[in-house]
Amino acid sequence: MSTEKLILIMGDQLSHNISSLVDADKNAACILMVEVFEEATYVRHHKKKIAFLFSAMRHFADELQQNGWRVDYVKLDDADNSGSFTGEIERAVEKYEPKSIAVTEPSEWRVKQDVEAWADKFNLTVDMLPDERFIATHDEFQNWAADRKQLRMEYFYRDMRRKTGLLMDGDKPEGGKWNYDSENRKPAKNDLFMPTQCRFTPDDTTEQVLNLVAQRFDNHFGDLKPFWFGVTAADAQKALQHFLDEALPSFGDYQDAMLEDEKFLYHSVLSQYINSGLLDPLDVCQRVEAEYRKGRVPLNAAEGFIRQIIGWREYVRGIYWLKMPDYVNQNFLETKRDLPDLYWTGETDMSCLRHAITQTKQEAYAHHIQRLMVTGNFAMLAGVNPHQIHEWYLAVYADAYEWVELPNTLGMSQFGDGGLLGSKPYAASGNYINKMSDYCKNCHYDVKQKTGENACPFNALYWDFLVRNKAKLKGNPRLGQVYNTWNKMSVDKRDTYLSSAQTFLGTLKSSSDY
Ligand code: FAD
Ligand code: DLZ
Ligand code: SF4
Repeated sequence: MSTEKLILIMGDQLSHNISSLVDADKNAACILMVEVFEEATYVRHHKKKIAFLFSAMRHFADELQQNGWRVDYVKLDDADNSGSFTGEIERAVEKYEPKSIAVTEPSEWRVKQDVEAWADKFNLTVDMLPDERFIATHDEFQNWAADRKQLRMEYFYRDMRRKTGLLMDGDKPEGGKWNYDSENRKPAKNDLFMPTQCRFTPDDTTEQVLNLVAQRFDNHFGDLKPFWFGVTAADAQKALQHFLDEALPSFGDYQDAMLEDEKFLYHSVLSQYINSGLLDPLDVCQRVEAEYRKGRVPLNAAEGFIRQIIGWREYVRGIYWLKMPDYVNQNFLETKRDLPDLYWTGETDMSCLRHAITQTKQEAYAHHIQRLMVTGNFAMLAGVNPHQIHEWYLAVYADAYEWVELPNTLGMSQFGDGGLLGSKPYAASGNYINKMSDYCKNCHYDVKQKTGENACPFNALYWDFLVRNKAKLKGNPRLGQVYNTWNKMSVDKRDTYLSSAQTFLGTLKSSSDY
């Protein structure tokens, strides 16, 4: 039963070329993969997310075995499963008496802390290897950040373009501009041709996992079925090809649009595959560039997509490792409100929130603008505690891991870091949502009314937020104009805004039942 080396592969490390495997000897190593209760419950993940990962892990373990690896796969309900990574390593160390443990660096701070304790705890060599699926190393990001006052994504992104050579024309950006975002803000209409999603029928392994999740995680948020995510690298490749063919050409144009009958629009719905390791981010970007070079997609679509991955995705990871562990507790605006129950129930007369939350419950998915400008915007305007909204985002999306979710939520969406990620809060009134979506047309509230019982709540909340946080925000040059507008309003008008906001906020219920 003994082995020279024990290799732990975690649920978001499902890549055959992961650093813990590349130099390992199949004859002298045993791979350990574990379904553990602690990972599924440190926040109570959406049922679909757990099912996706457990099924993807089981398929990956089968592939490893077919490739000649020795694999010990511990299922959630196996007798003696201790329920944690550390507990399972302890059992495996007793069973296999390895000389060393190898693991690719965990993506989350919490888990990395655990791994760092193993060498002493088990009196073994523990090799923690860098995660080479990312484009920037920790050192590269730290060096980039070290000599800058402001850490703007745009400049980091340009370095990543140069490093990868993606969309470069010699040492110049393809087309002459680095960023075509100004072309990517068109609202969508229902009569546009809408792409479908690449949906997969559950196989026997997935069906077994669906039964397990239904039994063991029944009290978690979210609908388990219909379950249509792919669960293997081959499935994820099909989903990528489908996106390239059907949606990428219009990805740029309608990137910020929202429609009540279209949950996905032209988005790729690939983040759960990329973040778990089933797709390689650089490979995805190279495939997107190839579509552009072949003349099949416009530059604004290809550049917009590639920026999300080699720009935003890499940048938020850099921020996470630069600023943790303190980052998770930041609360620049000192907000205290408990997360309203409507985030769990979707029960609200606000059509935009209801749609974004209901589809989150159904699909474990919402696209970026729904997360940023609907659920995120509302939480910030209502003064929800950033830690609570962070835990909500971490739990409810199939693609959520703290390294990517936390900077997006606390930094970009809630201004909880005081402007490290964004130069001003992403606060907007109903006008923005009305411009970018069709949610308002069937809403109980009237987006054009500014105050009063039937007025869109975002309108008064917007001003209430700015006034409430004036001491902290008034020095922000990008908000000068907005505060001028407020100062020019009559006292009566201002009072009506603030009292409308208070009346609405008084209707929000927060209980600890969820
Ligand atoms: P597309 O719109 O098709 O974009 C293509 C790819 O770009 C995505 O698959 C993703 O890999 C990457 N990407 C796009 N935007 C970002 C971004 N801001 N940060 C990092 N990568 C990005 N993304 C996650 O992967 N996990 C999260 O937990 C997560 N939490 C978020 C929380 C909030 C409050 C906000 C505002 C954004 C969050 N995002 C998160 C970013 C973004 O919303 C998702 O990556 C995107 O919606 C995934 O859907 P898609 O695959 O259809 O993306
Ligand atoms: C998200 C998740 C869940 C729900 N369950 C498991 C699991 O049982 N086993 C596992 O290896 N990984 C799981 N994951 C993903 C981990 O939380 C993720 O790999 C770590 O947080 C990375 O630091
Ligand atoms: Fe949302 Fe206001 Fe529009 Fe209703 S009117 S959908 S609450 S923005």
